Amino acid sequence: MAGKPKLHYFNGRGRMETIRWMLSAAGIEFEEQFIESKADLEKLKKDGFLLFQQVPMVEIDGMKLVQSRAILNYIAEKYNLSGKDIKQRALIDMYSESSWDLGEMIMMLPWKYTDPKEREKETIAVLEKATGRYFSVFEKVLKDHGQDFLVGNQLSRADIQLLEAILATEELKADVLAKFPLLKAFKTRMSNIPNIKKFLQPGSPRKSPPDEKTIAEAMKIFH
Ligand code: GSN
Repeated sequence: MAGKPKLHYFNGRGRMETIRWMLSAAGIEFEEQFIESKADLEKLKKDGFLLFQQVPMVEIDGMKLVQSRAILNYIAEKYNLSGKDIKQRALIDMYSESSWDLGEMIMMLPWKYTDPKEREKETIAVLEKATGRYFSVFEKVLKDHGQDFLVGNQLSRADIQLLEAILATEELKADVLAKFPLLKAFKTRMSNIPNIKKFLQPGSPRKSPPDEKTIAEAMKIFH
């Protein structure tokens, strides 16, 4: 039997967190090799482990995969989280990419806006996009088809990525779902799926929101 997937990244969310979510929701155990210094990253590069000299990198099924979305595509296909046909797949991709975009905006806040006032202003703009552009659409999707999951009445990466995005947005504003009753119910339902429930519990590979220390450490590695 093949060994566990091995994730190479720093000990923080960044572009690896969705990969951790996806594997965990699929019930797949994995190992993490944390990059703790610039020297660790340089070694991976020097050893020819990183196709484009970047992480995330995931060792899985004898491959060294890079490009976070390519990695997610592989995991989603492998664990049947990409829908039943290409039309479902197209919807799932549209939804997943939107949650990715929202998650990326949130992820970038502390990196791009070091001035607290600037960050606060940008956080308000991101929250407006979260509700006006994304959550309102997902609320309507759930309302229109009346099903438990976003696509095809079965769990897909779109559901997993939306839950991740919802929780990250709630970290900015706890009552952000106040006007979205179906998304609230979706969140509760999804959070109770056993593999996801386990991932949401303390001690899981899920990472905390970045604090100043984590940011400073990552800056030292990547800049
Ligand atoms: O999605 C991806 O995996 C790529 N399109 C971007 C990955 C990336 O930017 N990696 C940075 C670390 S910050 N984020 O995850 C990286 O490996 N930088 C090291 C370098 O020498 O460029």
